[in-house]
This record gives sequence, structure tokens and C-alpha cells, in this order.
Amino acid sequence: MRAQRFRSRVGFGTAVATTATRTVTWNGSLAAGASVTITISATINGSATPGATISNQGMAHYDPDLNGTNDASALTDDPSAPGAADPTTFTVLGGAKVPALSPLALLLLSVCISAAAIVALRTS
Ligand SMILES: [Ca+2]
Ligand SMILES: [Ca+2]
Repeated sequence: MRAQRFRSRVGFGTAVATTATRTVTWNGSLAAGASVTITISATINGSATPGATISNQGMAHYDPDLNGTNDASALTDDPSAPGAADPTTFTVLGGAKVPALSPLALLLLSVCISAAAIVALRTS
């Protein structure tokens, strides 16, 4: 994935994409009971192999004892998988095939176009 295309849509806190470690971090404060939705837009490299599995998982670090230091963490969960801390995964699909003519068909097409051009020039 190209993390360079990352942009924060959270609206508060600080979001950073680090391509070298393929991570995105967001740091901000939330009131008790509040929630935040973090949206990450990413593009799969064109060289990705069809059938390959891409996996993504987040981790939240938090301060359960409210002493100002994050000393606990929790993994995100894909709700469609049965476990409680599953990464979200998906499979890379194959690219669309672009129809193309064979070399012989291209040769025949160029001959036909040339013949049509000659006929057009002689009749004009
Ligand atoms: Ca703490
Ligand atoms: Ca799950």
C-alpha cells in the first residue's frame, strides 16, 4: 500500500504516515465514553500479485489508570471474523484484461486501412 496517499480525516489530534514502517499513527485525547473514527485511504501497488492476501490491524494505546502515561493497549478487531482481535484481511483481485489484437490481426488491420486510404485518394 502507498501510505503517501494517507490523509487525516479525524479533524483533531495528530496523524502521521510512515512509509518505511508501513504504519499510520494518530495521537489525540478523547473524553471518557467518546469515540473516534480514523479513516485511512490507501492504494494497493499495481505490482501486487492477484490472490495475495493483504492484512491490516490497528492497536490502541491508552491510559486506564489516568496517570498521564499510556500503559495498556488493545488490538482492533475485524467483526466479520470470529476472534476478538482479528486483523482485517482481503485478497488482491486480478486486473481487468484489455482486449488487444494479435500481431497478425494488427497487420491485416493496417493493410485494410491502407487499402481504404488508397481507394479514397483515387476516387477524390
Ligand atoms: Ca497509565
Ligand atoms: Ca473478530
